[in-house]
Amino acid sequence: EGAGWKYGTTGYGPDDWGKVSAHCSESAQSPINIETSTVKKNSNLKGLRFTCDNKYGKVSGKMVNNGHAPTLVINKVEGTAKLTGGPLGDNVYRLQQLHFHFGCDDDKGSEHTVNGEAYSGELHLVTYNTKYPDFATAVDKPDGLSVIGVFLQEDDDDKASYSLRMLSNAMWRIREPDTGVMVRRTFLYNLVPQLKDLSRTSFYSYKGSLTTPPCYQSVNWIVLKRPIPASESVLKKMRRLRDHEEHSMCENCSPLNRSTAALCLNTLD
Ligand code: B30
Ligand code: ZN
Repeated sequence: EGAGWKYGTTGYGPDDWGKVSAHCSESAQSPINIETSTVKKNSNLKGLRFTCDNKYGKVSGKMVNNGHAPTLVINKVEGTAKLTGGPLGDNVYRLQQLHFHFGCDDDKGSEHTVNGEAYSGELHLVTYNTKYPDFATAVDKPDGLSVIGVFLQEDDDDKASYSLRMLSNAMWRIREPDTGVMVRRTFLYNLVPQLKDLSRTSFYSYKGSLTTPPCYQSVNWIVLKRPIPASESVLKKMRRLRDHEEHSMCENCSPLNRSTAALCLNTLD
C-alpha cells in the first residue's frame, strides 16, 4: 500500500493520493495550518520528556535518498532516544528515523504552517510506541506513532548546528534516489537544543496522520514552536537531491487542504 505516489500537480500527486491509499481521503489528515488564536492551552501536555540513550544524543545510521525525503534510519543498537509523558501518557515511544521536508525557495518548504506562514523546511523525528514490537507494526495503529516536527528557518552559515551541517554533507553524497551513506556523528541535542528539556519548550500537539501515502491516522503530532536555524548552504545541499523523475526533491511538502475535520490543537505555554 502507498507505492507509486509523488508530489506536484501531475499524475499521482496529492490530489490523487486517495486513489493510492484510501486513508488519504480520511478526515484527520496532516499537515495542518496552526492558527495560533484557536489553539487551546492544555496543562495535560506537561511533562513530555525526550531522553537519549547517551549523553549528547549521539546517533548513527544510514542516510538514504528514498526519492521523497533524505532520511536517517537510526541504528538503534548504537543508541536512540525515547519520548514519553505529556500527551503520550505512560506510553513510551522510540526514535526510528528522522527526515527533512524543504522548499525550492526559502519562503516555503515546511509541511505545517503557522498562521498561514511556511518556514524553509521541517525536520521530522519519527518515533513508534514500544507497546508494539517494531515500527512496521505500529505504523497504522491509532496510538502507533508520535512525530516531533521542528521548523527550519533560513539564517547565517554559523548559526546552523554542527549536526545539521554534517547531515547536509551526507546528503551531498546521496543525490540519486535509492542511494545511501553511513552517518556516524549526529548529536540530537546539538541538532535540536529544545529536546534537552521538552517540559520547558512550547509546542503544539494534535492527533493527525502520516503526511504522505499511506496517510495512516496514527500520529500524535508534537510541533515545536521555535525553529532551528538552517543556512543557505545547508538548504542548497538539500535542494540538490533528486527524486525518481530526476527532478530536484525540493517542495517535498504535502499541501494543507487534505484535512476536513477541525483538528483539536493544544499548546503548552
Ligand atoms: S511523516 O513524518 O508524517 N512525514 C512515514 C513516516 C513518517 C511520515 C510519513 C511516512 C512512513 O513510514 N511511510 C511508510 C514507509 N515508506 C517507506 C519509506 O521509508 O519512505 C513507504 C512509502 O513511502 O511508500 Cu516513503
Ligand atoms: Zn515527514
